[in-house]
Amino acid sequence: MNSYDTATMQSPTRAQERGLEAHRLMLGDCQQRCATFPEVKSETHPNMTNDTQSPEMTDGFHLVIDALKLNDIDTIFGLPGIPVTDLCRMAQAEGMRVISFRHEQHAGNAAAAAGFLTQKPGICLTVSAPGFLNGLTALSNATVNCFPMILISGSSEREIVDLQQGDYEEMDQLAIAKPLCKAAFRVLHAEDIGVGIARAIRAAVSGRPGGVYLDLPAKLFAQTMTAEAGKKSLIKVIDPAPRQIPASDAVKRALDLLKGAKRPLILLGKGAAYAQADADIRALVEKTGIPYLPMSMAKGLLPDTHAQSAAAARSYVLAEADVVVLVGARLNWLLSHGKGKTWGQDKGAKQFIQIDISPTEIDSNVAIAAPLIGDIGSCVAALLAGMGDGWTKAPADWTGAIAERREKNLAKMAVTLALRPSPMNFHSALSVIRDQVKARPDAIVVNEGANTLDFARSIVDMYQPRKRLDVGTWGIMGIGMGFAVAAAVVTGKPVIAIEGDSAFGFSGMEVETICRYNLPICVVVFNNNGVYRGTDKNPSGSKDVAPTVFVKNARYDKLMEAFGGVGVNATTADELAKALAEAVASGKPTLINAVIDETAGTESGRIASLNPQSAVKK
Ligand code: ADP
Ligand code: TPW
Repeated sequence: MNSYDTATMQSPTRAQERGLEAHRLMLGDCQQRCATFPEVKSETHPNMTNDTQSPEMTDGFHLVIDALKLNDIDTIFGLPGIPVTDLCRMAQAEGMRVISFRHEQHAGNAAAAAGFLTQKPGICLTVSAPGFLNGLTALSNATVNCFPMILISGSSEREIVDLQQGDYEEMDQLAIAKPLCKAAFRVLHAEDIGVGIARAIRAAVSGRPGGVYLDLPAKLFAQTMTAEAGKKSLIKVIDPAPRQIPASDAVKRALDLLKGAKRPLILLGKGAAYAQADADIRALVEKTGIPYLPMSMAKGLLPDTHAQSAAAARSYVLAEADVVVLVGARLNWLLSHGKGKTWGQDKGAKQFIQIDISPTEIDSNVAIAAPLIGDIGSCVAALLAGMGDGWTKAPADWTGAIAERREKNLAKMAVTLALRPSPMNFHSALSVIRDQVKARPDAIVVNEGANTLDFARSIVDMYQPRKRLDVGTWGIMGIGMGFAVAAAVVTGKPVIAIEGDSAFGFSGMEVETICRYNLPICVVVFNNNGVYRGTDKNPSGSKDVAPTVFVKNARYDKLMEAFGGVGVNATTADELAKALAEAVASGKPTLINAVIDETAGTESGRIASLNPQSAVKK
């Protein structure tokens, strides 16, 4: 128990007793358990025992831990405090990995990334009201991105919260979480913990994955019941994300449409990466000979250097394609809603085949000619089976025209990447990272920022599936260190976090977490002195700098050094290359302050068109 907890409690009550109890439990002192919960006895549910003679008892803390472990969940990302401090301690004592963060949003982001990488819900554990709210952004973001995670928050006394009598960290958390996630549950009795965790797991991973909120009021943790009854109350979920086989007529409809296509295109989204149907997706692309475009987190499903990648001819293929197969990608803003100039509105109607697990996604933006509803693995397998051996490859005039444009664009890009301007710009710095990722294709890239994001997405080739984590559907800043920690913890592979200086600031304090757990993470901060760029001026003449401008020539590397990690200030591409190679080889927590020309880049990166501009000139 920390000193704050102790100092602010009005009497040496439940929390302190729970703390003491935790230590006793860890010593295996079972007989003591009921005797040390005097206040719990009166609250004990009728189905639970108060029998101090009972040889083996369990409690809410242990039931939560046992329920998670029973379902092969071995890691908690969280932040301790009343009422979950002992839950963190006991989970660790019981062999779970408990990764403790400096802010709940980053623990939540870590849980979301872990969910994406493993198909198991990532667990984020927070304290009541403020901790819960800090975690909520991540829960909501996970839901928007279709990542499975469970935010478990302790909460205050129901009776006091519901009468709004002003409890410590009072908040009706369940009501607040509900509209922001896929499902939300509360458990009031220890005997229902098994059901609560089972429901949360199923809700997170079945169908379209998403975020689930699980509310555990403080009282629950101290409730006791016999260990035997407790064990029986737990549920091991069977087949939580059942395959969803597409209907055969839907498969036929899709194949008929594809057969007639003259300029087909496959678009792979992060749903395709999540689905872990890598071999079949590759077979679909290669068997059909259809050019493909990966969305940012689908990069590496096939190597970006694959001959059929149309990434370097993106505008051309989007405008010219006649039949587009969407595989786990929504026609949202990232794909210009499937219409308009990007999609060649003057060039005749496009037809879409959309593979998705969510039937209501279909027709969300434009008419979908051939919806294929099911899990991506089953849908792609069904398409492959339906194609048989004699499938005719995509027309050569189409693939040839794409190849020509691609080669031209790649050659142009190679010239730019070879330049070594001083100071560095985005291209020269990213060319170095591109080479490092090529040398270590198993490394995971985390990426956020504006220009840093847009340029990295197109410059840094990925070679393996699920190696790129970024700002996702919301284009949210702040995922950086949480995603990086999860990637390192879950995979044990080196992580390279490519961060705009503004983007990094959202989660920068987690470098302490990175050092504390000695994680193989190299953070590269693209330091151009501000949000987007560092060149804005305050037109008013007052002494404040412009709202987009930061302290000039800041040394983010010192932040890493403060916690015992390696800090490097890199002013040239050679210095950056050397520091990055050393970091990846050593696995030591490293932060490279990459000094970038503050005039490089553009406002809002590539999405400047979304930024409202006033026509009124003042
Ligand atoms: P991107 O941003 O990469 O374009 P989106 O997040 O927009 O990708 O789309 C992902 C889509 O994938 C969602 O519509 C989601 O329902 C779908 N999806 C996620 N997992 C699966 C799966 N296992 N099978 C089928 N569809 C899935
Ligand atoms: C939670 C708005 C989009 S991009 C960005 C901000 C603040 C930072 C851009 O500067 P950075 O990158 O990181 O230095 P670069 O490469 O251009 O130099 N708050 C949230 N999410 C978003 N998207 C914003 C604000 C934003």
